[in-house]
Amino acid sequence: SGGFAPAPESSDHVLLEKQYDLFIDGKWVKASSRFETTNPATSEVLAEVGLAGKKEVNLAVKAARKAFEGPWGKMTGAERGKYLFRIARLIQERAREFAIIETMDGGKPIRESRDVDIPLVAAHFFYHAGWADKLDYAFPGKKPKPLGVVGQVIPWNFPLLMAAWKIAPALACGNTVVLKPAETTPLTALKLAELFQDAGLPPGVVNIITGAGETGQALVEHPDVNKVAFTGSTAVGKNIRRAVAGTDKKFTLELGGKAANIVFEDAAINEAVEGIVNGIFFNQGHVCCAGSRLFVQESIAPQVIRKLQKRMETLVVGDPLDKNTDIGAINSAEQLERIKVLVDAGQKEGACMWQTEGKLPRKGNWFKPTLFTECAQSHRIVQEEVFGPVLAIQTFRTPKEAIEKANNTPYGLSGGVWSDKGAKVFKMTGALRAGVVWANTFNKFDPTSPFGGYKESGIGREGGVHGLAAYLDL
Ligand code: TXE
Repeated sequence: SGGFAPAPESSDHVLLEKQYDLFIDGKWVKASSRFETTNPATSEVLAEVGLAGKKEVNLAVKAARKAFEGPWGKMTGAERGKYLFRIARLIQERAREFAIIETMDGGKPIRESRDVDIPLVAAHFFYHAGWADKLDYAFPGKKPKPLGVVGQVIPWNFPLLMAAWKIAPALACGNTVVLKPAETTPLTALKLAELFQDAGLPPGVVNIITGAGETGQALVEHPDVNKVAFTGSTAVGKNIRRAVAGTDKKFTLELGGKAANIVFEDAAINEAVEGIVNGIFFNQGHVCCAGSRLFVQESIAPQVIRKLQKRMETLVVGDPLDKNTDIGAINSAEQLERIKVLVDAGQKEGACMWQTEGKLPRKGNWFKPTLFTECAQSHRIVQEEVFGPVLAIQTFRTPKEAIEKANNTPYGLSGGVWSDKGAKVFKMTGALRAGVVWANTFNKFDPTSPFGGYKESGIGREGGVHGLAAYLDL
């Protein structure tokens, strides 16, 4: 905890331990076994982390209960806010260290972890720090009370940011937390635990337990957990709904997506092309709200596709620690396999594939920026979440046709509309069955905006006042 010396974006300067234990009750607790976390860009082992079993899940929930009944539960909102402000500032101080570890453990370009993920992590703690003593004002006429112990399970695409989305509102509202990071990206959450110690957060207020699906399931099913917050696949989300059914647990689920990015002929074409690229290639397409289905108005389709291909050829795929890299490594061998299966299906079902030229690194997990034209609504590449740098393109003639096609999906997380006509934009945003719709931009995030899905994309909202409500008994 002796501070962090500024270092260039190089892995040599980052202090990673060889082994990490579980963070329970403010202490590091050894698990009976461990597993390895690797760098997906090089396949090198970064560290061994503890594998929490039922026993450790139990310990963590007990510690969270004790903190809830004890010091944390008795604190005023203003006091809780002080801790959250302190955490936010410490994250800013150590931004570079967090960004490098995030990139090494998950494969995302350093430019993204440095400029997007970590600043948003700090922003989420600042935003929620400000709410901690104002909950009565957020919900006039109510008596907001915390729910108790919250079990949180998060994915690997935005490891630290998802931890912040989960932890900051939970603490602002006076709950205590047991959080399980994803098995391929546990390191920044463990680093966050070190930061909580430095911030003097009372023991047990946040417990970080690492492990895979079984650990997550044990946490979700634990009888002394009052609320479950999950971000991950729709399949696991459905399991969790079954697990909490018949209990009095509250839950929020943030699941998959298949966003429509809709470009009208009156849009600013060059800006739209940038938005399409950002929409699908940001974070290798490992984004639940990725603009993975592009709908282009027929009259401009050839022009847009030509410009898009030209732009895609400029994308640099490679070393995630290089500041010039646009597309980093695919997070895991399993995810790479899932992408390949769906891309193969796209070709077999008759869509037309196009990929950028250029070589991929030999070691690690990589996939080229890819697009499909000649797509049909029934194709798997159009219906299923690929969660990779793969875009499915279709055309439309009228706004009505665009709406029908865009809504023809089991998902409903996000969408985008590109048009110069305000009235058209408002009509489209109202008609799209999606929790978030961006107009003439894409992938913009802010802690003040609630985020969450319709249909199979989930239940509940995170962020903004709506996100607070999900952590309170009103
Ligand atoms: O997700 P899982 P996976 C989608 C994306 C991806 C697919 C599979 O399409 O290709 O899901 O990814 C924990 N009870 N998304 O298999 O398994 C797990 O340990 C409780 C979209 O990695 O859902 C991890 O911490 N927890 C999504 C977390 O759930 C369980 C982000 C997510 O892993 C569990 C990630 C269980 N039974 C994937 N099984 C998004 N919305 O952004 C696993 N986990």
